[in-house]
Amino acid sequence: MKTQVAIIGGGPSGLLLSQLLYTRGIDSVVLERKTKDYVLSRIRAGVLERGLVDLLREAGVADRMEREGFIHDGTLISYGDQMFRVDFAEHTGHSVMVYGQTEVTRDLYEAREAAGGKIDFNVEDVEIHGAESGAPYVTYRVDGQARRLNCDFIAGCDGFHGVSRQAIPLDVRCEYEKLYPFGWLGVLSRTSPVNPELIYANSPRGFALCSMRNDNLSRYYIQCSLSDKPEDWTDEAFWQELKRRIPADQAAKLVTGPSIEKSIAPLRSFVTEPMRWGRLFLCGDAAHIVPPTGAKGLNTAASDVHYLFNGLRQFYEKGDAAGIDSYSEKALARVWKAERFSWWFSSLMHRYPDQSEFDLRIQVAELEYLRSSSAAQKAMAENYVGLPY
Ligand code: RFL
Ligand code: PHB
Repeated sequence: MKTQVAIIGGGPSGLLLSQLLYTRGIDSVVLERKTKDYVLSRIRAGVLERGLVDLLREAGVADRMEREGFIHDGTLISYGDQMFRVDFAEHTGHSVMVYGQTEVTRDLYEAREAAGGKIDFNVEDVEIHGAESGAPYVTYRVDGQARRLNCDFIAGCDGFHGVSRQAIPLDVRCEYEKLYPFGWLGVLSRTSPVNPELIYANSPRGFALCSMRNDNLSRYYIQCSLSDKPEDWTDEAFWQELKRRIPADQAAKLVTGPSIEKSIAPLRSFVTEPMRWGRLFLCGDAAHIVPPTGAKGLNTAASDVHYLFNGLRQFYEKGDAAGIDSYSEKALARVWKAERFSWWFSSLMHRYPDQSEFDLRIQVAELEYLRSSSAAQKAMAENYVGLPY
């Protein structure tokens, strides 16, 4: 089989890249290790920056998001008995869109299928060959049968545990990592959200986040120990703990109900450099991970897709390799800013096991500064809505 761009991974990065290339008549094949149902059962991000919203429009997959998504002009931040709002619209003139990653992925699958896009599911033993040559190819197996996909370029969109990053030799690859000493326990429930806007809460018992998917679907998170298992937490215990971490007036109106999904995610900051090796380009979680505070994971994946799509377009439409040659540099410049923001917001909102009294007072001072300074709020809002591409 032959295609122009072989895309490894059928998560949001791979599907969005494939759909954008299709709009410009550039052919691609997506190779996904899991089934479509499995990919769609993963509950992940919920907040889309304007850059991603614009990309979904450009890809022709924004109709349902425009109808069903919620535009948020600000967010609430609580600590102790204080709560304040950061107004994105006032500080930046922009907003964010609340629309789940699951729905984005579903819309992308539908669009790819409607266009007759080629996606191979349940692929095994994916291997990248000749990335440094002029004729790269990917080998893999489906239903026990060996296949070979010849291509011009390979996009490694296979997430943090994928094979693409590992294909870059260790003497070329530099990895930077920071692990956080806690995780997030997330619960999805068919209840109305406690508040129309998100609430990020710093409490003495640890961080909590009140988020949502729609009027009758709420997403809540609490900071938990890395040794906790989702089954250690009954629904009742989760709701009790959440109520103790958010402001009392919010806790009083929290509607609880059975969880329909419960999972724990560790928190990690990770970047690999470079994001390009010969004809292999890394995109999204394959190249970088952020802690979820600030919702930058999916959005940073989207900015990579933007740079790569435009580089490939320039190459195929004009025969000009400048965009793909500068891909790694451009993508990484934005990635590191998202890494900084996610690290800063995580540090501000969580309780750390080894935090001293000094550290705690610095955290409160920073929260008070953010509450009272228009300049600080503007900086936070500018990063939250997403830095320009
Ligand atoms: P994905 O979504 O991980 O998709 C990669 C796809 O590649 C497939 N794959 C392979 N396919 C073929 N061959 C192989 N060898 C393969 N290895 C893997 C996988 O099955 C998968 O379908 O990466 P992508 O597309 O770059 O998208 C990135 C986003 O998914 C990610 O940044 C966010 O979801 C991160 N993230 C969150 N971000 C937020 O902004 N807000 C959140 O609340 C949030 N929660 C989360 C998250 C990530 C999590 N992970 C990765 C464990 C919660 C979790 C649990
Ligand atoms: C979510 O709704 O899942 C969500 C929202 C904001 C975040 C992280 C996760 O910062």
